[in-house]
Amino acid sequence: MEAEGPQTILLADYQPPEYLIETVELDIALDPTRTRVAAKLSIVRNPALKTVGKVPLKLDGELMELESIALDGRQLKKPAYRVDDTSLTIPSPPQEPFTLETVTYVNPQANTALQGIYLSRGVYCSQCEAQGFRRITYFSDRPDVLARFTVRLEADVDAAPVLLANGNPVERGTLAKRKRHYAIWHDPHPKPSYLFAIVGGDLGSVASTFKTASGRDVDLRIYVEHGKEERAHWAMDSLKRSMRWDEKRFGCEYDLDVFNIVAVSDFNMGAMENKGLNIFNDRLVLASPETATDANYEAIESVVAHEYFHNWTGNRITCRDWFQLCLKEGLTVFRDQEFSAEERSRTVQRISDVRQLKSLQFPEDGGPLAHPVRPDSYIEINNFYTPTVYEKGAEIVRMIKTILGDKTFRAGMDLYFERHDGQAVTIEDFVACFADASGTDFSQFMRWYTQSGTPELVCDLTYDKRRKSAELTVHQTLKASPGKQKKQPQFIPLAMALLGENGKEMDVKVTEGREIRDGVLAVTERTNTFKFSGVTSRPVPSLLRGFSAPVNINISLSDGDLAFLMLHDSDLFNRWQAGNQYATRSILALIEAKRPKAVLGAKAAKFATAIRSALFDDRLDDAYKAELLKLPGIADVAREKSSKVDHSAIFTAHRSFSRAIAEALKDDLVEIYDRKSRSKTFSPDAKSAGRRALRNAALTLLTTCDGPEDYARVAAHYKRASNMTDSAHALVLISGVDAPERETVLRDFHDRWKGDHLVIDLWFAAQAQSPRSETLDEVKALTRDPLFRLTTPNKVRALIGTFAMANPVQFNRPDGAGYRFLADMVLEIDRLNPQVAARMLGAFRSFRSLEPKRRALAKAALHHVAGSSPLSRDCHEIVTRMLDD
Ligand code: B3K
Ligand code: ZN
Repeated sequence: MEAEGPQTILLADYQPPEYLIETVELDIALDPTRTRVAAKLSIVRNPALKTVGKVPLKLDGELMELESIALDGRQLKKPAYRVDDTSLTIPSPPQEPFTLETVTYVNPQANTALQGIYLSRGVYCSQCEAQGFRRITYFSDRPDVLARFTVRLEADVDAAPVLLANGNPVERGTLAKRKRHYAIWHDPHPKPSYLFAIVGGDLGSVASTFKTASGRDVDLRIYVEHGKEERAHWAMDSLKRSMRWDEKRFGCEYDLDVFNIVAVSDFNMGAMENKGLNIFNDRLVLASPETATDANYEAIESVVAHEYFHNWTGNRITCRDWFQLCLKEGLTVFRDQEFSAEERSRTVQRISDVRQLKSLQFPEDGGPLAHPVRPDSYIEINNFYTPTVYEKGAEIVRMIKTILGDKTFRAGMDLYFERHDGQAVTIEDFVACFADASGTDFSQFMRWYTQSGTPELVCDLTYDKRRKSAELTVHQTLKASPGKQKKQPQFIPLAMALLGENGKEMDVKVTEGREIRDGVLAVTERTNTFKFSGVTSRPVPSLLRGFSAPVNINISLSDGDLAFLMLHDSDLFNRWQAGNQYATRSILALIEAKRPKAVLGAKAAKFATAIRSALFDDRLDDAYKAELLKLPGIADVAREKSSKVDHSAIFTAHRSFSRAIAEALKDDLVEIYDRKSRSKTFSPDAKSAGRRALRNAALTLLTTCDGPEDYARVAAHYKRASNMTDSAHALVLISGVDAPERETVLRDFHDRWKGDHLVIDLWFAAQAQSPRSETLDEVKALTRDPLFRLTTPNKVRALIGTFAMANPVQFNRPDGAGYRFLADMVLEIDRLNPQVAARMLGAFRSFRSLEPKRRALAKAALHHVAGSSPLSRDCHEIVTRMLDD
């Protein structure tokens, strides 16, 4: 077994299930080390298959102890069944429908992988997606087997007064023996096993109600640690707004009598959309002005919405197999992005979504871990919950909307809900709804799902002054990526405009080339040419407006043109994009420059002028201005170089550029900082958060001046802060510099928040992202801090994840010590929690573009991981793909 290595699963091998499971009755007696699971499954041959003769029934199951097995009420003895490490097989089951009963035991306390049933700070909870249900009972653990579940839970009254499962509550009662009690839940909606969930624990809660559009009353409840109830109101508010929004925007109404959310402290990811019983990482539920930042508030709102929206996109209509993961994830991310855009500011939301896409998905798509949005093979499916499946998947849905327009897009969604409710479907089924609703041919468009890599559009614009015409040539290039050498041109909606010398959009006509809709060109070939008439002055092109497709765009524009776009583009996204590009380009030019001072002076002055004019433009809101002030990060600049990346050189140039901008804008920044002083009462709304964001962005720039007064300003900001947004911002800034106040501020934060396991993660993260050279030693020391726990994913992410993924300078130390540290930590974590370990390994995903010395050191660290034993399937797959040439 071992020598063969883990098995690769192929999309091409998909076979429908031989058996269906219609109903499931589970009786779960919770116990910390010996939880008993009695299961009764009613099983039928899949009528769609019409197979004749005996077909073995093979159920998935692992890490359980099987006590008994009975078929139609009769105990089975071997060889009537077989068990191995991953399955239970009945070689010749009856042809007619039958019931199968098993009794198994699992050990929640020993479950550090956090899949199946486990204990989190004394609370029993479960995580099944993707394949955790097979750690609870023997089952056909695949998303195309949909069953109706009834669950009886039993536990000690004291340890678990709250007992929850999916669906609606049916009955509860106490048992005479040993102060035990039980609760019965029934979920009327057939669902795949990955959506199964239970919770048992001693929890506090907040409650509310919601009346659906058709008048159904739903009881809403959010369960949290006792004493933290006050911090759950924002999540509740977000939930109600999401429910209303989904009705209005997509006609999707909730379909059970209750909706429960439970916050737990140990969780492998953000949250999980189990039917009627969402389980959340408490980081994404709990918020108060004193303990949560605006970013936390925003994340809570969007994740609560995301999980809720899954009720229709994921739960009612689910995936046929795990290759179709983007069917639910890409679509649901798109839906939560739209929700946030409408609740907050559309442009700022778009900027933040694109920042995320470019900083996480683009590097993945350009490196050894690249895979299509719908992968065609996997070893461990948990490794495919990636930015590509989620964020690029969402961009694909957004492009469909751009191509069809709002109304037709909605018609396609309506058709999808109507046609596929209750089914497990594929990407083809999804796209067919838009094709059918609009009469549009999406066959070329499907390549977005099957080809990995970020397309690059190399554009050239020429102007004919005499004819008042212009010509835009677009070359589409698609680099080879793992498993895909030759690629076909993709269908790219390119939103654009030509700006005239007065800064206004010119009213041009497309005379050659296809326009999909007003201002959106269809790029379909390796080379497309578009001609425009009515070009009354030299045009400055505003391309890929609103980031209309997940591509890189390349057109030669002068600094003057970019500054012009920063000042005038009526597409606010592109205005920001122009500024970002200007800054990135300037930093790269500084690295190459023979006389950096001269380059810096000219570049910074133009940039500062454009920024200043935006800063005092009353038509722009504060959140947007804050985005303009945030310069691209070190990693953003690094991404623009496909080889020989030297993070120390980028850091030095970045610092000079930031300081030059800060000095040029000093008076303005100080004015903004002082003017936007603290408001008396805290409100998490977008406008108030925008005000804080702008002030903090000004503070960040001012701090790069590195003067004693600049450090004193940060220290004072920390001291005077009346909310966590400001304290945490100051903490990160001061932790990043060698300020005399640094130690005091860090100690103060620690002493104040050491009793709060969520807030203290900000303290770990602030230190882990410091670009100072001492950081690695400090991070190593922090792994031994009494508040750090290797078994808690949030702690691992805050300290080790932040160091590896958000500290490009110190992770990529020239001596390779950052790489070795990460490799050692990954191996340690892998023994406890393979999923989290494999995720950490992702920090190496761009190692091939490093300068040769760093590349060799990173490769050696990866080889060290690859050569270690035991190594989980999760890490094995990542490291193998990473090292594959
Ligand atoms: N569907 C879950 C993610 C499950 C991850 C399993 N490794 C949360 C979400 O995307 O909504
Ligand atoms: Zn999701």
